Amino acid sequence: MLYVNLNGELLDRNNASIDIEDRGYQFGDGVYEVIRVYNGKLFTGNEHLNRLWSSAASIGITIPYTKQELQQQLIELVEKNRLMTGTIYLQFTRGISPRKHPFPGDDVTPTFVAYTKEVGRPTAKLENGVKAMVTEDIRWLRCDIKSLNLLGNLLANQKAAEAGCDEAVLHRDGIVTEGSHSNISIVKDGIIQTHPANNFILNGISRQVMLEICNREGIQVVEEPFSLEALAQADEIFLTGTTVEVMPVVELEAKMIAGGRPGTITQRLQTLFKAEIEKQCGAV
Ligand code: PSZ
Repeated sequence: MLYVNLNGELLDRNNASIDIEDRGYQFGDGVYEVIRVYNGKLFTGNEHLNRLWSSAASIGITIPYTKQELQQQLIELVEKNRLMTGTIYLQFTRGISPRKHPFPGDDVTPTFVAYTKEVGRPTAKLENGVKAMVTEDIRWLRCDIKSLNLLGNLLANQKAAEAGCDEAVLHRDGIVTEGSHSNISIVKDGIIQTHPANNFILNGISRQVMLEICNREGIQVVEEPFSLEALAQADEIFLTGTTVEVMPVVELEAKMIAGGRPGTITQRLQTLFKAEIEKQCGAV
């Protein structure tokens, strides 16, 4: 049996239901997080909860728990589902209210849902890399908020899937922002480059772990926008994300990158990222 947490209550997944007038369902009016679990432990749980609070505050949703209370509920959910390696999905919507654009009053409380999923580490892809294609970033101008509205991301990712690719790399007027569901970095002459954390990208927790590793290890990194040309001419390309960790891109727009194999700096980051996981969660 799979348990879900609905508004603080652990329920059988089959007995959990959402009101059709929930603003998450009707408007995508809410925020979410995906947290990685290794060996039954949350990886960078605090960082995800901090981002959740900041996303919620950005759209005027007050989360009706303390961070500690929420973390405890997530731990209980993981234990109840005996999850070892996987993800926790959690979201807060603005709550249930007749469909009207203005926010409802304070009497309407946010709807909280969390559930778990078994997801292994993508070991073959981490070893061999993935294919990516390029498409226009048609999303809104607050991509820093982890909002439920993902149509722009979905349309881009569907294009990638139809092209036999794992990820769509998004660009605004020739400037690369991020992937449809990952952050992207390039390596040129030993220097890593990634888009700065502003309103055009989600400041990925994995991106932040990668940056911290670089600072600690003295690996050169710059947070500056780069062009599609720089992307095409990169020595190495890699994605970062909660489930993909540090994922090499070995083919871009059907052209080989780094000889079609994960590059040396990417591989070094993969090793250091895994060490970070193991420090928090034990051997993976
Ligand atoms: O399971 C999956 O496929 C996941 S779990 C998280 C993501 C995908 N994506 C997160 C994400 C994103 O949606 C966008 C638009 N940019 C960057 C990221 C990476 O964020 P973190 O590292 O926090 O997961």
